[in-house]
Amino acid sequence: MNSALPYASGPLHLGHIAGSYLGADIFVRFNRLLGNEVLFICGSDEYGTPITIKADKEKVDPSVIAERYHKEHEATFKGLDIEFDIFSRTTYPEHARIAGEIFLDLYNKGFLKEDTMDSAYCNTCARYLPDRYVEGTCPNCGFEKARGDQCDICGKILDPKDLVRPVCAISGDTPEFRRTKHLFLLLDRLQPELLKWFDGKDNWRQNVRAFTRNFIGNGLKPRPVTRDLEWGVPVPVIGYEKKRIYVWFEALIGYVSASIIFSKEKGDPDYWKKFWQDKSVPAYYFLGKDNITFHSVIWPSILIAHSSLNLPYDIPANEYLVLSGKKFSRSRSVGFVVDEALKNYDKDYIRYYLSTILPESGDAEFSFDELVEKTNSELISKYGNLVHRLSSFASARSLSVKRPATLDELSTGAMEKCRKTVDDWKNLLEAVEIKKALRKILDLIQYTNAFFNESRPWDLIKTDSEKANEKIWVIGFLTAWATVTIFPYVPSSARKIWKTLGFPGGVENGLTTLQGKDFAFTPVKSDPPFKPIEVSEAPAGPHLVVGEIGEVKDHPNAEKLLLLGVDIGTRKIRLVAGLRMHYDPSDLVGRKIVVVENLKHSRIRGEESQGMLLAADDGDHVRYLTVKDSIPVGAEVKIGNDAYGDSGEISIEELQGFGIRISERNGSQIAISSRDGREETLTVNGSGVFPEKPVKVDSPVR
Ligand code: B3M
Ligand code: ZN
Repeated sequence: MNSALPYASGPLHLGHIAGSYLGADIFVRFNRLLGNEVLFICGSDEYGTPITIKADKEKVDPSVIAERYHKEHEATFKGLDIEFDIFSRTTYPEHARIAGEIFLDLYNKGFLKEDTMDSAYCNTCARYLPDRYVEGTCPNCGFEKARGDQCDICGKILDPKDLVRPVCAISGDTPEFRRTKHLFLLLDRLQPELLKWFDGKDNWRQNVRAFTRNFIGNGLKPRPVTRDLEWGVPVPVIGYEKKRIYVWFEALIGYVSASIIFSKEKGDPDYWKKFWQDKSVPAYYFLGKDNITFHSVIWPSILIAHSSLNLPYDIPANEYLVLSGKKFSRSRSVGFVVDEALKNYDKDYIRYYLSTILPESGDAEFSFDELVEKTNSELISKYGNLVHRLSSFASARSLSVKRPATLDELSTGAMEKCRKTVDDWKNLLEAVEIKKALRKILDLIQYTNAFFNESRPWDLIKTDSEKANEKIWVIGFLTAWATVTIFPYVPSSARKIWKTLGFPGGVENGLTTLQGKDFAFTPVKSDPPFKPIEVSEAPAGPHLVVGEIGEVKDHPNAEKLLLLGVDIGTRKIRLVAGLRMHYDPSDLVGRKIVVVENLKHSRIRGEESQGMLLAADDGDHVRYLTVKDSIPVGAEVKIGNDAYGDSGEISIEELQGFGIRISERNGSQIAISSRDGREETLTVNGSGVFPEKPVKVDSPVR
């Protein structure tokens, strides 16, 4: 079982988790419940441009970035109970050795052939430039800052050579294109075998088949698998000492090297062979849709050429998780990072909610409002409530519940319903339909709650204790099944609940226990298993953040307006501002401003404004508001004690309701809000917000 190796280049987002990792963890836990032996592999992908770009930005060695995020990712996965057998690293020497070996094997077998290609070389930097380091005008749509691998605006896949007026992203100079030699993987030669293998893959998801078919299209061409770089795995071929193996080629081998490293650490060096060489053991790859073809075309091609390791059995790739843009704003920024979400919500609440919306067959929308709503109304009100009713009822009467000698018709019906639902759950999970399988568990829980109500054990126990025992036993048996089946989704809660209800053994062995003869249990008194998430109605208001102005351009249709590109920490936005008559564009670049981030987007004379900057206007002058230099981009500005914005978008009228204006305190000007006669100061990290140059006191801010 393998999950895509995340680039160690930035924090993990909930989208990564929903795309590649949570489903894998659930699937692994499910298989282990069934008694299947699983090897669960992941690790950091530490080479590649995402890491070097970040390192260049911070002016540190790439290893610093890789080290930082490897550690961080490891902790994040742990925080979410995503438990790989090994979380390996592609910078391990053992990985380089194994990747080099497989590379050389393909070379010796004639699947890698030398050819030349034109690579961008920057004379100023004295280096070859990776595709992403070359920028220029997109030949397709005319966007001026397209990258050499792809245009962000029109999405076209590019080669650096396609760009009009290409420049080096680091030095800004024009690169030259030098003919260099590289080794090419002969995908064309491997294609017939690849197609034969692909033809049998009817079990794959529709989207994965479609992507793959599309990619193979009218035939595969040789692909360069070496690069002119320093950061990467060395190429074990004479004459290639200065080149490195293309990151995708070696990262895929990371699955194998991690398995081997794990086996060595375990003291059973051949352990990995069971999973990679026994043909009856299926290999699953969990990943996001942008990685499909690497796993469904490139990786199998390498494996076919190498010919001693198992090919993928299934690639249950997910689509994307998208944020519901309208409903909330804070979430678009900090909250979406897993570590931030974990500060606010229990790991099992996050796991539960993500499981209900996994993007298995199409993009899925994520919202924190829905997380709260679903956790409270499903996991807690239905499952938590069932557990608590049962444990309270039984523990208050000190019941020790034994399997009854006979079951009446209603009880037998309940057992039958349970059996059917569990069968469905199992079939769905075997087909990696993780989201649908969870619905089955919810069905069982709801059914059990209804059965509880109808059986009225609290009445029965006064008149017929044997009947009461029968019903409580059935309720307990169904609750135990619900707990085992939900265990892969919310492992830590299920473990705790299993204990509270006094079910025998551990939940991990629950399947065997429940299929045995003498299921009996003794619940203990306890608090409800889950704490509901409190919902506080956040008042509507402006979400104010510190931004930094990047690019400034004239508005094409309005002489008083400027178009500003603004970095607000979590993303870049574009604002239209009426500053043209008051500032020279070059004076604005690099300045810190305060942005209303959740203002309804608007079109101003044909140009979209994704928010607004705050500026004071005293009739003669307009001055943008700013903050102390030491305040970082992205910092949140409070009004009084509150940061607003959780309740979503606001209108310009709502913003005006805050009556923001300039006041004077101890001889300095600061921004205040005077809503409903209350005066509250605007602060950011404890210091004030003020006009860039003094204006008349009481000037309104707009
Ligand atoms: N690191 C891409 C990603 O993190 C890449 C996956 C490698 S899997 C071998 O999305
Ligand atoms: Zn374009």
